[in-house]
Amino acid sequence: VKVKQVYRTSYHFQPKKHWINDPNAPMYYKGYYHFFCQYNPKGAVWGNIVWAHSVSTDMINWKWLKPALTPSKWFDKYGCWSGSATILPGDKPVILYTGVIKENPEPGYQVQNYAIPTNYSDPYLQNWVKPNINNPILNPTQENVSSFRDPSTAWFINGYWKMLVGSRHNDRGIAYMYKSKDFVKWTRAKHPFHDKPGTGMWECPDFYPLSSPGVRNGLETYTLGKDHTKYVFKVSLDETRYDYYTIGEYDVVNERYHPDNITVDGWAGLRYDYGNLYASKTFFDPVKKRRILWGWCNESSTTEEDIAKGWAGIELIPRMVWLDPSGKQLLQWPIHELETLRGQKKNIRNMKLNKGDSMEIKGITAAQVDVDVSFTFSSLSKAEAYDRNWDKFPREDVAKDICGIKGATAQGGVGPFGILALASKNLEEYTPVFFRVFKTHVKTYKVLMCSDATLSSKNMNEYKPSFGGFVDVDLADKRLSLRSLIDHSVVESFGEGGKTVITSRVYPKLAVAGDAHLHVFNNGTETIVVEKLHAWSMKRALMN
Ligand code: DQQ
Repeated sequence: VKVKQVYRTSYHFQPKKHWINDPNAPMYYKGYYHFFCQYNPKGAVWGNIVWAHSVSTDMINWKWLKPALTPSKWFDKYGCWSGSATILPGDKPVILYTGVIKENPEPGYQVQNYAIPTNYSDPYLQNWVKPNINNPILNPTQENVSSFRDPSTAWFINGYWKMLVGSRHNDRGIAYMYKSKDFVKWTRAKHPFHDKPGTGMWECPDFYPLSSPGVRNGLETYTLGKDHTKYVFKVSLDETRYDYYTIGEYDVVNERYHPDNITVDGWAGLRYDYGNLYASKTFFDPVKKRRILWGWCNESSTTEEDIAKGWAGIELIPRMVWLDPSGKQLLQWPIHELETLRGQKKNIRNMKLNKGDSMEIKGITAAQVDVDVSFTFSSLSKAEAYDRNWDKFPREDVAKDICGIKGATAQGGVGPFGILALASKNLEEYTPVFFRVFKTHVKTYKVLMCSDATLSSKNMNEYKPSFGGFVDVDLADKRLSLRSLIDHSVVESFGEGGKTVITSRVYPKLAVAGDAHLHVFNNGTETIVVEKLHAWSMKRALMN
């Protein structure tokens, strides 16, 4: 049966068909951005894992190359799992990756390997070798043979290369540090670089330096530990399937990481995305001097549906990441190259939304659009009360739960207001992305941002969560902004200039292609003004 491909994205990274997951080894080499990812060349479910490989000059339009790493040696016979690139002196990229050498114990017996290009003068780096000598470069210890994976990008300090590998010991999540003088003989540091009880397996650790608060320029990974004050440490928690980061300090002498007190490890910590993003990885772009984050966004449809459509998994739009002026969190913003796909534009200024109003934004392709809007209001006096009891629960659960319980329709004071993405003609289906402002008993304000898939589709089989995250914003100017990248089955939203990001996957039955609509709405008693709205129909990217 030929399946109508209404859910394929038009500008998010995807292969022509089959399954993808984690981003691997993003890097820049001789004029091209390289992107690798976990890929099943045989189907739309996880398995037979190889490294897909694409190149691009703008990280938006991609050319598909043959897989860079496929199982070919005893040390990666059952899969080439996630890893990272390090650019060695002399502009020589090397890949560190996890090889699975036995199927048991589940999910597989894991070692770390390295691979190098066969021809450094090929800017596409189409061929890679895994030298028999020195591979595997790392073996697990007895206790972590099946929980020992995802080597990070390495950095160089005091005569040693250092890198991290994700692991666990019982329920304690661990990032082990390894060091080497020559990049082939590695030894484990005395203590874990960082660990935390009760968090389970740490996948895909990422560690990188930050510029001063508010400075958008990124820093080279290999300069880690030199002159920088702040760092980001990120792990993907296998148990929750979300990516968490802290901002902290790197104690070079004792080879340990210490998160700042203002940020928390694990479950209650900060997230790159309060929706669907996992196994992310950053790299430094030497051309534009920025740090870029790649994250995997899996499907929320059933395995049967994935098999029927022949593909599963997308990568989110690469995001620039830098430290917020407060120093307390990161800011994220889609790379500006995305704007080259902007076509037909619609502008709106100073449009009032009274309680219950919903206004359609016409004249754009609502299934494939980039919308950027700022909302203002004149008073906070009507803000709903924030229940103190909510603070007894983890912050991320509170946000998600309030979004789920109140949705976009339960009337509020200041908010809910925002957009209705991928809405059907008569609003039988829609995905609202919106804000709700609360007033605490001490008269401070809490801003909640939600992306709610509950009513996104009449299809009852899909996973339709209501996602939420708080936005740490000072409402002095009574303004909140929202940018959403809407692309057929994904709604990727940046609240308040990238302070809080939430991505949802949705599969409308009615609101597809030309039948999708975009609205702005307000269901609060306080009048909201759409101060400025820009919506651009997006062109299709050249995609693999
Ligand atoms: N995916 C890879 C592993 C990694 C996991 C296997 C995270 O290396 O830990 O495809 O999604």
